[in-house]
Amino acid sequence: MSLDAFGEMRDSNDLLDDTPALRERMAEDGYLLLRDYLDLQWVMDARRSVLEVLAEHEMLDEKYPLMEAQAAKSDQETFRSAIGSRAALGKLPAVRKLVHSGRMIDFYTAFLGGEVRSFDFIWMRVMGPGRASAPHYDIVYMGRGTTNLYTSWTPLGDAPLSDASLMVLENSHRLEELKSTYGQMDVDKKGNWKKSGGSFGKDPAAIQQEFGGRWLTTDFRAGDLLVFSMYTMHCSLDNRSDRIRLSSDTRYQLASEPVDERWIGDNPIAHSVRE
Ligand SMILES: O=C(O)CCC(=O)C(=O)O
Repeated sequence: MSLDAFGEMRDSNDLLDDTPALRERMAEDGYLLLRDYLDLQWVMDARRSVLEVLAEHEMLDEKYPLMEAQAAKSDQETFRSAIGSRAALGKLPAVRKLVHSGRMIDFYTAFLGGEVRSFDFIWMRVMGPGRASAPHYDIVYMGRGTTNLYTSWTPLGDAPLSDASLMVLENSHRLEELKSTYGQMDVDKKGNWKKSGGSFGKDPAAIQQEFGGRWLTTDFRAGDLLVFSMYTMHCSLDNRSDRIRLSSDTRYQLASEPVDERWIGDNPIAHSVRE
């Protein structure tokens, strides 16, 4: 976390009414942080509905109010088998409303400049104490359609640095050699899943030393939206709190462009067909 390796994201709220400037900022930074952009009530409704499912599966410490998401002392494997699959959490109506309508779609309609299509699959993250996400480009998981595709990372509640906040590696969207090597991988082909599960590595500090740039993050608050490109390297800090960090990540593109067939329909095939 030294100053040359770690820093604060900048927000782009001042550009919200200027779509060309937002596109330039995305080209420059590889991400857009929009503070307090989403409807807070919708975010909290989504949080509550996910937490109700987690509570039913005894993943929360009942001594605390539901909305605090205090983790029960179970391990993550219990968590995983309890909820079965995160696809089920992504089907909750309050979650779908938040990520597939309203301000989210308004943003992309302006930013992409046309009718928007989102992937039907919603990635829900239930990040318990001690957990973290490993560094990766999203393109390796969803690169069979257009690359003019963006990720929304949406904290369903506050997600400060202590609670596994998301980080992006500065200038990683401009690492042309990495984009033409690791960035060409398809996790569902050639046994790639077995080799790495799609991650570029497991050690954010080593990756920062290899490529330079700083890992950028912030104390995310409920209502914030982080948008980033398919070639923006990202991961999370470790969750050093006793809470579960909840977030969703979802994808958006122009409806007129080719779509990766793994992530569409009522029951997307996801990574079930692997070579
Ligand atoms: O929420 C996380 O920790 C990981 C999210 C992620 O990998 C993504 O948004 O693509």
